[in-house]
Amino acid sequence: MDIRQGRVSNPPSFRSATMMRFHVLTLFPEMFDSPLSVSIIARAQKQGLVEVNLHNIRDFTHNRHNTVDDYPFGGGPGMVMKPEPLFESVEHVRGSASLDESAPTVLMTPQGRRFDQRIAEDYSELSDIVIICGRYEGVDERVRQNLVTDELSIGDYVLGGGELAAMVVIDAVARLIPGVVGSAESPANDSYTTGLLQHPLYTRPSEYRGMEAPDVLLSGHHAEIAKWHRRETLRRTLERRPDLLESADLSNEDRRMLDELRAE
Ligand code: 6GU
Repeated sequence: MDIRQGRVSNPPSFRSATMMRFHVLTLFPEMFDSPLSVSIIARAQKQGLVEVNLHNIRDFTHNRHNTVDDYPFGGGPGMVMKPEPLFESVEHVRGSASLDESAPTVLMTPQGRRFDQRIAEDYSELSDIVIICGRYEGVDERVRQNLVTDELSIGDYVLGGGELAAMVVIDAVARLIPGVVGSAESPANDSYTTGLLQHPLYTRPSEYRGMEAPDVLLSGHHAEIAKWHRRETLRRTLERRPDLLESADLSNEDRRMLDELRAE
């Protein structure tokens, strides 16, 4: 079995699972060590379903002080990431891993398109993705215009750098790759995969300090349980994220339940 060819034999689903490679360019590769070394993403790497290759942008400097940033032309606050180490590190990665022309080069920046489950689903079908973690005030504009194909943000707040954001993207994308998450933990029912929020969950004990789990969940009546799940999914979405209901795929029964919930 040659993992480099992107095929792994006998994944649990019997679909041919494809390996996905993330190529991360960062000034702080050590930030990735512990998030990548636990849980689902660690297992996925061991199984050969996911590869995360970390590259230190500083290794692509040639000057004596290994400078990766400089003052902005025209003045202004903060520092700018210099173009040379970014161009050379991307060219190195694209060449040495013989990436497809179509593999995106993604820049993590607060100015990017807002990352969401739809983008995660699209990326999960790719074989390679190059991720540049921005730092300082930003990157030289020639990097954005000539090297980067996609700019992503993970939300409307400012982080100290793109590393944590890149980890969010890697986590969300990796768990959608066939075989990474077992069918018992299936992403198919995730909040946002369905476009709605998840219903409340309960486990044993059925009564704890006088707090009881809903009887219906212990009843064994599968149809009633499914109906409860759907109603509570709709209730939670209505209460917390009514905006999601506008684009959700709702049945007539869903709309009837929502009318009831609004009346409550
Ligand atoms: Cl991708 N980078 C930084 N520095 N801050 C962010 C972000 C990215 N997404 C949200 N805030």
